[in-house]
Amino acid sequence: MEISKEHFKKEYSRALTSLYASEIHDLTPLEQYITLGSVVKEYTAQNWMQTKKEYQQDQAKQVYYFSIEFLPGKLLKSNLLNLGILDTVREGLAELGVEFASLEAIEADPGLGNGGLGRLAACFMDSMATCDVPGNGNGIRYRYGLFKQKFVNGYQVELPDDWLRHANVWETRRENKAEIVRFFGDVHLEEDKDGNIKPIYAHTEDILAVPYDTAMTGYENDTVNNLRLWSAEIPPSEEMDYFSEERRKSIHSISEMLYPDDSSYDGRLLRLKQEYFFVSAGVQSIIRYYRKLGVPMEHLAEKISIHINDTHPTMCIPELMRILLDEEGLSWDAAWAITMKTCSYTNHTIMAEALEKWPEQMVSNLVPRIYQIICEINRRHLESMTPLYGENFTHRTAVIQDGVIHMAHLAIIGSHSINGVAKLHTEILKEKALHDFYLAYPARFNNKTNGITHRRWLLLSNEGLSDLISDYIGTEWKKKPNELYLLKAFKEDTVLLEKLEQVKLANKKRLADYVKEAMGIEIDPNAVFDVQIKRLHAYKRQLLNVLHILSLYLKLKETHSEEEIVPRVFIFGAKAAPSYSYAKEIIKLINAVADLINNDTTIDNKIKVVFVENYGVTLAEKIIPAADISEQISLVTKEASGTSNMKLMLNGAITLATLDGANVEIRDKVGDENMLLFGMQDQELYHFYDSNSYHSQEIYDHNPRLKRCLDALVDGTIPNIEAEGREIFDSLLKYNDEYFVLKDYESYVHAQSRIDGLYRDRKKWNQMSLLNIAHAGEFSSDYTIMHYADEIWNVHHNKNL
Ligand code: NBG
Repeated sequence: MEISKEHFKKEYSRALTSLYASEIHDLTPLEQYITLGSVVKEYTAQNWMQTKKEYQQDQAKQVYYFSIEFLPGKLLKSNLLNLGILDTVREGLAELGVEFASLEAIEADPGLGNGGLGRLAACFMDSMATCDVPGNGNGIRYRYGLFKQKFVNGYQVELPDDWLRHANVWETRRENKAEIVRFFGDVHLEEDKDGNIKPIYAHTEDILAVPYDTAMTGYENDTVNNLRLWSAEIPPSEEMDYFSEERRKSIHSISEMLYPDDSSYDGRLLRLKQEYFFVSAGVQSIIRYYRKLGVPMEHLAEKISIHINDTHPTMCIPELMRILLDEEGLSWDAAWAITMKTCSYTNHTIMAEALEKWPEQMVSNLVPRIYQIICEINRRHLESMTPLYGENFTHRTAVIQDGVIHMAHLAIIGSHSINGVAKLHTEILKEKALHDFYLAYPARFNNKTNGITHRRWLLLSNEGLSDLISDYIGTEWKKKPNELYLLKAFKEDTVLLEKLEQVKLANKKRLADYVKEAMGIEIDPNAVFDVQIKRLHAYKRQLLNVLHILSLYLKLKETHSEEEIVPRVFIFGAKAAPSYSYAKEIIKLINAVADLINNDTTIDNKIKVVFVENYGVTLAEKIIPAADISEQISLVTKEASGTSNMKLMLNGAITLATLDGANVEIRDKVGDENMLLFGMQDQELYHFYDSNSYHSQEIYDHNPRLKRCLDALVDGTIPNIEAEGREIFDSLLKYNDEYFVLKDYESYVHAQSRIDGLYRDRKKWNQMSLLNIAHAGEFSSDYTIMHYADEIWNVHHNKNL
């Protein structure tokens, strides 16, 4: 949009008078932020309305992206960038004596997700709007975010993340679009006077799902899509039934927190409730919209696409069936054909614990009608598959097995498309994890390698680098990110390489300032910043990283090594799921190692370890531009894609990686010589699995350096980790090291040791960095979304990109 500075200043001043009836200098930064937010929201509103109207008028096919997680990050700067008025507003505010950065800092970062899954959903929202894909997000408006992470004596402590305390300027409550979601009770089928079978419900618990909509603004294209998050409330007509605090709480708890503790039965039940809650509200609202179009139900899939992001929203399938059967009166076959054409599913992991399974009895109790429909889907699956593939096969692929409902099986059977999120991951799905299904439905399987929005991860978070890039290749790359490859032509341009180094240094200084202020740790911006930021999980092997740090430290201490190392700062950012005790032990270990090393004055500050508290999108925006090394060191085959790998490469970090997830595709683009690869490859791992021949103890016995390092976990070298050190030690030796940390250790240490030499050759390093940036544009989620649009959803997009 076009707007002059003067005009903006006038509108801003008017808004603050009307909101606060005060002079500008009397307002707190929070009030200033709220004022600015309301002005920006108003700028967006016109396009939001217009976009909705156009979709409706054109009867454009729309995508509904169902996800239990969304991690959009702060929206103020992103909205301004996408509206094309960031500089105008920044300058306008400066003229009014207001510093934009201080307002930006106030916005809460909605922590409505754990990690990559939720952030991917947010990147997709940004890309859908930018690519003119008529796309809607559908999720839960959690009252509290994941949790606020604090370290107390090195232990993770979880505090409530009260992100809505100051209200949320971006959302719009739409009570008139609320839906009723039904739980529990009894249901039986009865024939009505026209001979139609109808379900009769009794004793249900009805919950009001109220949508809160947030505008998802496209980049300089006037398109504004909708992210709809549902909140659970007591239906006004039933207020009187909820007289006790406890009963009221039971309703509000549905949208209170992301992923309640699922270690207890009640916790799991609540989680299942959350899933049906947002699925049912979302699907009902879609159908309500569709009915208004006046197109026969048989054509639903021509107008609507429902995307199931991981297994959590799988009940979209039986819920859509329920509406088509019970409310629309369609036959099973007709309803099933429509449902299959409408739904598609993305698998995001092969980790067994994340492939959801629900006790049959829990589902039948909580959502009895949905349970009946799942049983019928299962019955028909068995009936049609057994003659073709035999009983064993059919049993393996059944939705219900031995009292357990397998959500991934339901998602696959009821969808026309099943995709993995990186080439290797999709191959693993086809050949291993979901092989039976691949045999039965080969045409449904496809790959869609993840992507990231270069707007948030470069334009917004690394303005220095963006400007430098534009100085050399112009600004077209902002709309066509693969044009970043034009940078390759400057590989020998020493001036550019030098400037690239300066930009990185400035970002490192910025991060160093933050670390000093937030944690009191002094770090040297001239050191190599080595970064591992992701959920804390054993398969991601933060443990491998810290064992190497420990061995480096012990080497410095014990051998009084003359060998000069380039100073190194190891940076971690990670939250552990509250009930995942092994992950929490690793956090404690890293913090203990950090304490030991950071306070040892004899090593001359050669190594520092920084574990930033409360890692999330906003912190990632600070860390990523400052990274030299990107640690992507999962056990091969276990990381479905990874997306921090793409963000870090886009910001010029060199990837230190196993050939796992999307690292493989990064390698294919930048080449082995511009990465640091190590570790086993998939076939070797399979060999170990097949032959049962991995014995971690042997590695321990034969590798003195590693032995010294592991012994340090239990011999008092690292203070304050008696219990954790022993647990971790045992997991590696007594329990045979499930994630092959010891197996990959030597090759990891070797890859690490190459860094010093490479980094000292500044020209070479900067060239590697430049080449990584040059190839990262191809991982823009704009392209990923266009592939989804063309190959899965069959919806319109702006092909000019
Ligand atoms: C995660 C994978 C990552 C992947 C993201 C986004 C889950 C269940 N899966 O490797 O672990 O990048 O999904 O696809 O969170």
